[in-house]
This record gives sequence, C-alpha cells and structure tokens, in this order.
Amino acid sequence: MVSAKSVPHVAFLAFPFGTHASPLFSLARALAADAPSTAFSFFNSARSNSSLLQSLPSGLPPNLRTFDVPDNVPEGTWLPPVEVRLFLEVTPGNFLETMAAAEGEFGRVTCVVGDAFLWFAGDVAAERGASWVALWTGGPCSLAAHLYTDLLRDTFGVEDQVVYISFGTVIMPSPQELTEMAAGLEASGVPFLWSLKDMARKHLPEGFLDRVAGRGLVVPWAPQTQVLGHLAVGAFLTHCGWNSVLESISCGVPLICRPFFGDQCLNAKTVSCVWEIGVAFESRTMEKEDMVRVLNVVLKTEEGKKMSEKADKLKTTALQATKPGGNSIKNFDTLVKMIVGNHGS
Ligand code: U2F
Repeated sequence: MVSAKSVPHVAFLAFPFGTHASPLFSLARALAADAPSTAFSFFNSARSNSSLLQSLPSGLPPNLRTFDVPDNVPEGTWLPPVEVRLFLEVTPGNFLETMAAAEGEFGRVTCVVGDAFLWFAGDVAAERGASWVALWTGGPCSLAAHLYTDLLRDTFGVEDQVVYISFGTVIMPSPQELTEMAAGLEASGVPFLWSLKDMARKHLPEGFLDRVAGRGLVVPWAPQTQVLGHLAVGAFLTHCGWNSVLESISCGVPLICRPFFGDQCLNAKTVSCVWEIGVAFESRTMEKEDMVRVLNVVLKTEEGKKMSEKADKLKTTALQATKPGGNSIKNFDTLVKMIVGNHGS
C-alpha cells in the first residue's frame, strides 16, 4: 500500500446492500491498477467487504485497501429494509470515524467516489475541498427520473398523494390515539410524512415503521411550509393551530382537522362548514377506522376533489391579499398609520 501522506488519496464509499458495492469495487480496482502512486481506500461493511474479497480471483492492487465500516446490523438479521434502516441510523458517523483512521495513515482524502445513494458523500468531499464523483449503479432511465422529478411532477401531476401530519408545537394526542392513527395510516396504504416528537415514537405500533418503510416517514420536525407547498401533499392532518391553517390555505391543501382546545375547535368548524376545504373531528378521539375513512374521502373521492378545488380558490384569494393593493397590505398600512401616524412615510 502507498504510505506517503503527500500522495492523492481517493476514498470509495460503498452502499453495502444488494449488488451496489460490487460495481464500485470493480471501479476501485481498475483505477488503483491504473494509478499506482495514488492511495485508494474502500469503505464498506465488514460483511460486504468479505463477500467482495472472497469472489476476487487475484489479490488487490497494493495501493488499494478495504476498510470495514460498522453497519449496525445484528448477526442473523435478514430483512433488507430493516438492515438498510439500521445502517442509515448510524450513517454517516460510521463512515466518518473509519475515514479518520484511514486519513491518519494515508493523508487527507483528495477525492470521494461514493455510491449515489450516499447523499452525504458530497458534503464529505466539500468539507475536505476534495472532488466528488457519484456512482449510479441502476439503469439510466431511473437516474433521469430522479434528476427530473420536479419536471415530471409539474408535467404529469402526482397520482398517489405524501398526507402530511403535524399537531403543532404544544399538542400531543394520547398514546392510544397515536396508536390508532398509526394503525389507520398503515391500513389506508396512503403515503405520508408525520412530524412527531421523538418522545411519542414509542406509542407507534410495534414494527409500524418497518412495515410502512418506502411510503411513510416519521420525523421529529419538518419544514412545514415547504412540505405543504409540495405537489405530492394532498391533505394535512392537523390540530388546527391558526398558523397551520393559514399555511395549508396558502398552499391550497385541504385539511383533516383534529382540534384539541381553544380556537382550534372554531378553526376546524370554519374549515369544514364555512370554507368547506376539509373535514373535522370535533373533540373526539380518532380511531383507526376514522383515519382510513377520512383519508379515503379527502384523497380519493369526488368530495375530496371538491375540497381541494375550494382550497385552491382560497389560496388564490389569500395570495391576492398579500399583493400590492390587497387587503392584507391595506390593513398593514392602516396599522402603521395607527401606530406611527404619518411620521413613518
Ligand atoms: C398554538 O398552536 P401551535 O403553535 O401548536 O400550532 P400552529 O399555530 O399551527 O403553529 C405551528 C407552527 O410550527 C411549524 C408550523 C407552524 O408555523 O409551520 N411547524 C413546523 O415548521 N414543523 C413541524 O414539524 C411542526 C410545526 C395553539 F395551540 C393554537 O390553538 C393557536 O391557534 C396557535 C396560534 O396562536 O398557537
């Protein structure tokens, strides 16, 4: 192995599942043979490294070394989505620690070649002022679909509409209601993003996150206004805090209201009975069947389509109000005059 710390040092970051690591390893071997005075480090899980090395007819070029990265997968686990989730839980820390050891030996990494699934490889390279090459191991059409996702959505729309769920900053439904909501989400088959505080995750049904992996995500905090503005969001399950109501309207997203106290109950009533841009559960716990039914109504029926159209109209009205000459602007001008008189102008 090249040991001088002044030589270029290329780090390969492998995604250790399926056949992802294999083409990356072939590339590493070909490059190492072609550039004998460059150091090449291959970071991969111990299991994947061992299987790659076993199938190797001859040894490795002397300037290429494999490094085992902890994958956080207990021995005997054999369920790919579970393995990937466990691995991602300790990523990128596991790579960074192992890379630090390799850099101690071969010097700072000057180029990062990462499996394109490892999104953080770009940051790892940028932090070092290194170049970054991403290897896409799938077919080119699927890569194009990723690169042009927004264009495709804008052109064709989104068939299966990511419900967004959040109860704001102060509300926490009871453990029983959280369990029922999760069961309803699971049974509905609807894609979802759920902003749920970490301390409440323990109330989700056992194995829920694994069973909904690929169509459902639970996060402790979400960039709500951006999420609501995304074309894939077809409904917002909310406690009806006023900010959430306004944000949903600004994005034309119909609401599923589960108010808890104070203004939330009247907000929910206004949403469902006055504006008709959503449905409301008033002062009662949501059960699994409620969840399935209401998601179906809002996302998949004519009734839901009408709510969505009305929400869209309200969005136009709301946006109009914040343009020059709009009501919100006029009201703000009035407020300025009340507070500072004509001294401000
Ligand atoms: C109280 O409501 P909250 O503060 O709990 O809820 P909202 O008024 O809906 O405001 C929540 C804000 O937090 C943001 C979201 C809203 O601006 O965009 N947010 C986020 O960005 N990401 C997340 O994952 C979760 C939330 C009270 F309980 C209500 O009754 C009142 O109507 C309200 C206003 O006085 O205050």
